[in-house]
Amino acid sequence: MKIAVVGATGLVGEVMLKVLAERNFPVSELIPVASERSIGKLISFKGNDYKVVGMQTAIDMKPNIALFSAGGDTSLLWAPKFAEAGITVIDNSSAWRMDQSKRLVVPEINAAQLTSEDKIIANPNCSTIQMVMALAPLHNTYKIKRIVVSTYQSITGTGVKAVKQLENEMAGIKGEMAYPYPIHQNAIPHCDVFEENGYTKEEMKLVRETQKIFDDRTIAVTATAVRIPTAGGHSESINVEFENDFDIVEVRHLLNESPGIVVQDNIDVNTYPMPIYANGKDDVFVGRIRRDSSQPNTLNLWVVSDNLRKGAATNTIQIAEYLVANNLL
Ligand code: A2P
Ligand code: 11C
Repeated sequence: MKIAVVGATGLVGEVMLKVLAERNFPVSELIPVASERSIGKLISFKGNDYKVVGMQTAIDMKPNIALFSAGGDTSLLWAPKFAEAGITVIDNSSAWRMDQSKRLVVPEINAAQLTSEDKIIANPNCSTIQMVMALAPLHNTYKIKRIVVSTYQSITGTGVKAVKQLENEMAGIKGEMAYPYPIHQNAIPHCDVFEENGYTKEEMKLVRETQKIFDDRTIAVTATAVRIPTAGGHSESINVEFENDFDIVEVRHLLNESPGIVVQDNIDVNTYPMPIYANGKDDVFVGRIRRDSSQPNTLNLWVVSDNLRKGAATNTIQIAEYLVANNLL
């Protein structure tokens, strides 16, 4: 497979290269792609160096798959051009997720929808992926009615600029700001831009993408997304109400049996998910599993995952693996 990584110099792009190598994805030729300012830069992959090329050059090199993580505007402009040239695009930005003609895929949940006609495939937002991963096995059994989620999101979700802001603040250096406020020793209840309804775009992604992935617009979701100065992963407090009652032992069993989920839940020895454990791993970690005693059929969970891995690069590459395994290119 000839694989283009669009945004190869970015935080997610770098993890994509790492994950492609770790999972031994069949890459015959790597095409690293970035903005004009990075053309010619060397990117190393599995012991070889590859020169970064621009977008049109990448199309002319005719990769089989292009993994995009270069921002929404780049995807809106370029993904259709790649697709027209017969290249399958798996896009990590928010550009195509809610487009009715595009699939929004978490392989463990809905990869079976994919066909060879899908030339632009959307990867969900990181905070959505880890939430639906934890909820899918429970939804299948008890049917979700309503979700109340609060997120505690890593600065890596914002990209290189935010990582630099935190480093500068910790070193006492004045520099460019990715956020409207300092992030060191702070919590900012503002991820992505505000929409007219008073919610942020990040919060509304949790609503809309969840309904699309579960193919059920009746699921009620309300979210508060908060940026905190961590780097290893996003954390989420999830309160979920089901149509049907559940048994807590069965909940644990369902989660334990689900591929991609690791239950970390033993309060006797202070075992629960945290970004310091999730960092660098592909799984979604679930803990603090307990019944909400304030209303029927309702469960509380604490869910942590590395937002650059399962939340972005790993999920994208799992989609590519599914396409290859099922001859869908
Ligand atoms: P570059 O390094 O040349 O700016 P992050 O989200 O971590 O900041 O990374 C964004 C990624 O998207 C980088 O690889 C960046 O390349 C790439 N990128 C940004 N704008 C464009 C563009 N207009 N065309 C192609 N790649 C882009
Ligand atoms: C964050 N979830 O942590 C974002 C990053 O829609 O793909 C990814 C934004 C997106 O800020």
